[in-house]
Amino acid sequence: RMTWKQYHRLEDIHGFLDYLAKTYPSIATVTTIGKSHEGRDLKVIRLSDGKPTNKAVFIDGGIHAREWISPATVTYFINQFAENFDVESDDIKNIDWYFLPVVNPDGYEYTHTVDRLWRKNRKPYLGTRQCTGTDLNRNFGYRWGGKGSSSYPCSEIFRGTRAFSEPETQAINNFVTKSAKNFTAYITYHSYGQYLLYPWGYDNALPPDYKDLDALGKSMAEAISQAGGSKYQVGSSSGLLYPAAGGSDDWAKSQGIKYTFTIELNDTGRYGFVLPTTHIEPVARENLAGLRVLANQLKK
Ligand code: 0X9
Ligand code: ZN
Repeated sequence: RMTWKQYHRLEDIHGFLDYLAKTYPSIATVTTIGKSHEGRDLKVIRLSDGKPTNKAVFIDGGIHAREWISPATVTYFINQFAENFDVESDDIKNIDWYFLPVVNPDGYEYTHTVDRLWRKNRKPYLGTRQCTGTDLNRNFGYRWGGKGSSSYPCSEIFRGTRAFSEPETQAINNFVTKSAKNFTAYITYHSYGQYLLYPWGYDNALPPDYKDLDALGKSMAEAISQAGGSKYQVGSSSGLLYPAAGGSDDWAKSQGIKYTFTIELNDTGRYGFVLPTTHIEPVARENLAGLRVLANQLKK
């Protein structure tokens, strides 16, 4: 059974998605959009009442294996919307929600079984050095290969051999660009640091509409703080963190998805990636408040 009192294995998360699709067939559909390198499913759940006028939003988690609070938070959103869809606000119901809670299932399982702090995926580099794993958040195809990414396969920020060289990033690219849906928002959940980040990440540059992103980010941060007290800083990835090219956010923005954010969840470093399970519910709850502000913006 799914709870938000512990971190779950991939099998539980996938079982939970399938359970929702079975229990709420009129609103929930699960699609496997591809397979990981080791052959695990990349499962997307769509929550929608099917109105043709709906906007579409894509949300993912678990790009980085060790950031366990991310899939936990994304599954909390899924549960909230699926269980209460009929009584949810119109802001929520007027959106086709697409959630991919675990982008990197091989890495995620590896952090449960072998190395809690693994970051990358688990595809070996077939060169002389035999290092394993590409940083999926350096492998997306906008300004791929630039600052803050490494060509060295043993690096934690190895960008892969070319843009979308990894099956996990390829699957997202195919799904988002080839789907008939026009996504108007993309949020990718990471940890940690408590940041709401918007493009660009590849370098110190800002998209022409960055003021819209900044304003929405600040409203979301305000809602998060009101809901639970956590303080999130708002700014561009490159400005607030560091330049890093090949991120999923920059690629989403380059595809014309207006409201694109990377959200670095709690905390600010006390526990870091190894956030105690007692934090799951509070973090997820306050971030749901943030997500509601985004949903509200999309109707405008
Ligand atoms: O470095 C990253 O990939 C993200 N931080 S994390 O600690 N979760 O690894 C930040 C990514 C921000 N976006 C881009 N640089 N494009
Ligand atoms: Zn991350």
